[in-house]
Amino acid sequence: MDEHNPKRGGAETARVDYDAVVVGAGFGGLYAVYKLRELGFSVRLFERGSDIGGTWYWNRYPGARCDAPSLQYSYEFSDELQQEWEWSETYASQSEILAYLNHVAERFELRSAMQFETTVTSATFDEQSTLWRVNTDSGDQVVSRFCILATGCLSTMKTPDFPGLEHFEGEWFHTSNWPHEPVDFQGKRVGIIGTGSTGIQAIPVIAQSAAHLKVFQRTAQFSTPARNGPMDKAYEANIKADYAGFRARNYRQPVAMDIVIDRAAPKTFEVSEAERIRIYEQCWTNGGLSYSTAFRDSSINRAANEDISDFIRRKIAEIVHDPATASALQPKHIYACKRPCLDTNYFETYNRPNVTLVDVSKHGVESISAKGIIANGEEHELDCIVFATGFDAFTGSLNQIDIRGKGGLVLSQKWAAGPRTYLGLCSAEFPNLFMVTGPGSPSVLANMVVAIEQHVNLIGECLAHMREHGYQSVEVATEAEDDWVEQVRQAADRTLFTACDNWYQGTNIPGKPRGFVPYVDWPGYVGICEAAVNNAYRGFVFS
Ligand code: N01
Repeated sequence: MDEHNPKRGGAETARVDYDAVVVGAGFGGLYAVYKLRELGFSVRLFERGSDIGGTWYWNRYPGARCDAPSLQYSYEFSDELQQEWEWSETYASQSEILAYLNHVAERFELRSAMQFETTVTSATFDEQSTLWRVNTDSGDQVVSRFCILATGCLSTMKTPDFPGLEHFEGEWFHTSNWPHEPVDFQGKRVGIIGTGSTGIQAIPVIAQSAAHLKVFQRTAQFSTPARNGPMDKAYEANIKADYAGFRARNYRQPVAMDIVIDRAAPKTFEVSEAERIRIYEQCWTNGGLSYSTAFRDSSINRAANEDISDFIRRKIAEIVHDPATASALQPKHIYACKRPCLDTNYFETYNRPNVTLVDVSKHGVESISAKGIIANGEEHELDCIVFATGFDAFTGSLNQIDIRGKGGLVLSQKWAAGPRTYLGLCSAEFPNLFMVTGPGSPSVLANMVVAIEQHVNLIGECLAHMREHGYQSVEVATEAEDDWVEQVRQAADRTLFTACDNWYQGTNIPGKPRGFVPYVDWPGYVGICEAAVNNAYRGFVFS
């Protein structure tokens, strides 16, 4: 297919290279290429990595795997694809997800649209021609009608900024920029900073080979067993017998997965303590994210959530032999206010003789010396340091691109006090610019692949609608955006997410304005999008 499209744009003399430029070759970018081509649009994709995969390309640290079930964390746009692909485990490893994405790229011949090792540095809207001029660090200057940012919610790492790191004589790694070659911890003294989802996955695996592993923990986290294992073939066959039905049922659930809140189920304190414990034990045995639906009010009622939190704290105390370590591992916040973690033998790992917890909750990591990490006034000598310190979420990657809309308005400046979008898809004053799972959409609060497909489908349909009606540009009305920003805030205020600091609110990045970014309520969001489209694209302005 000849992707290049040297046709004339809206203005008489304007050159147009492609209908759309897509930024990022993760789940979102791959599907955007597929969808736009299917609709007959020409497309060019730029990716800063040397290959496809997005977050699954970069996060190849030991233990990296998805904690959404594989049969759900996968595309549904092609029934042939979902029928033929076989996942080996309930929760897929990073390498298997990357193999799947490579299969998708080959199967649908997506690579010809892609240019790797190319970072988009700027995108400028030309008001006269209604075209985007996109520049890259490889010197490309591409003109397109639409710009689609599939840059990911968790794709800019929180750079380790510990004083003295430059003097460290050992090796250091960030989990989100992990080497492609295996890292050998055999016989080494390793330190790890960070006990979020990433650290909790990496710690048990690194502990198996390191001579000694020291975990520097600033905030204890809740984690419950994933219960990962080989794919149950009978279960898989059952799902595949009616994959479309399975997907359709999940689509309407709170997080677009088969985690169902039973509206007829009792509330937490409507049953006896013994019954509550029986149900919590069942959740522990079943694994996965089942605590959020243990009772009808588990995720929304603070006392109910405190009950779950106490149960998990007791579990930690039962598992971890050393009482001081167990106590330090018990989180102080409530379960529902941070992204829940799933693990395989996380708390059990602290019973190993080669693992030590260093509680840095009082003063943090003070600095890094030539020989190791200084914390609590003590130097811990290390051969390697692993930073599992998280991400500048949602806006990190968008703000790295110099994006200029009408009147030269710079997106990162418009968003200085926090991102402003309509439906997480578009931002006022930036016509013909779309974000895939952008700030203000459910994104990380839903099954990401489902959220990506929903957004790309909306974008594709909007572009086809414009072609049909001869529209040159689409942008969002400022009032629609103002209203949506307020709705995002109000939806978050109805939850327990704002009860503590977390990356959903940007509090993990010094200087970032505090504000809850994703829209809580996936099914409600889907309904709002459908209603907007059915009401002549309410909130959007075509010209
Ligand atoms: O990042 P995090 P993550 N000194 O921000 C600590 C997704 N994910 O990469 O809490 C000392 O959660 C920080 O401490 P504190 C998932 O959505 C998905 O682990 O700020 N410590 C915290 O312990 C997840 O929620 C999968 O006090 C410092 C840790 O680093 C999201 O990614 C797998 C520090 C950062 O935790 C982010 O998870 C993995 C400092 N200066 C991740 N700075 C799937 O399975 C930071 N920390 C799909």
